[in-house]
Amino acid sequence: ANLARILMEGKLGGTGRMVILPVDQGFEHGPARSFAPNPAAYDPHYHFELAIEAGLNAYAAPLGMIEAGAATFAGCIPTILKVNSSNSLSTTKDQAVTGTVADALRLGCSAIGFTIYPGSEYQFEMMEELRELAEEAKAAGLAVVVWSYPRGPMLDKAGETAFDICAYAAHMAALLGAHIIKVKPPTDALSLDAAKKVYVERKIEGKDLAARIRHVVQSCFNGRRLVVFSGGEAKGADALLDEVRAIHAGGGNGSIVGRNAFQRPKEEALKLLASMIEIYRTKP
Ligand code: FBP
Repeated sequence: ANLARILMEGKLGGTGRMVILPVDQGFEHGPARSFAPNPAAYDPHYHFELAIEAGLNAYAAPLGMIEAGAATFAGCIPTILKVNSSNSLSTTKDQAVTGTVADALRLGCSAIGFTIYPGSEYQFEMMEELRELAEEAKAAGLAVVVWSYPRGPMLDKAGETAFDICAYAAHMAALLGAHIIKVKPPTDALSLDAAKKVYVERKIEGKDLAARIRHVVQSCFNGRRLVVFSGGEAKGADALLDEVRAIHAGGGNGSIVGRNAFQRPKEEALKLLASMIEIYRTKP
């Protein structure tokens, strides 16, 4: 029912497509880097309002952000409690558990959100933490959203978003029991030597973004799990909308876009989010 709530909410309700606002960048990147471009975004209420006014499916954030708005915005939009977090002062590729299933229930959230870093020295601990939290969340009727972000000693910057690595990371999130899988848009590169041969022999096409998205969706149980793609650093509206068209054409379930929304002035952000929703509403 909680997963259905996310899928039925907002202007994309009932289409199987989603746009979600994630605001954990204050934790991950720091407040000034995240919010100085649009100082209104220092206020947690701003993000609830933005997500509600834009008619989004859900709003995802760490404990403090959700707590600061939960009473005022109770029942207005499904929320996803991000239950682990990293920060830019860390020297390791790891995340601390910063929220619980009890917090999510107390705050009326529809889901928990959890990041794994496949490839990091701490990947197995992260997966084990997720296993425990997901079991508890599912027993309480909450959905599980997994941010699957490859990084670690085997991967350079290009490798983190390489097509084969993205599909592998998304598949692992599906195997860990995620209902919604969040990855970065895959780039036109192959990183793992072991995969390269298979991709070439089996002609797994990755020349355009829509084809790469299709393969990532296929890797998530052939579309039996929901896959959404993040927006990344703030970029021009045209570039973002082109990416959204490709996600939609490739059968992706939607976008989870933070900086490209809250770092713009509100009117501009609402216009951009409306254009994204419009794309997801058309037949792919
Ligand atoms: P953006 O749309 O701002 O990229 O948000 C997506 C997101 O997953 C955030 O939830 C998270 O804070 C951030 O990206 C992490 O990105 P990275 O780990 O690459 O710094």
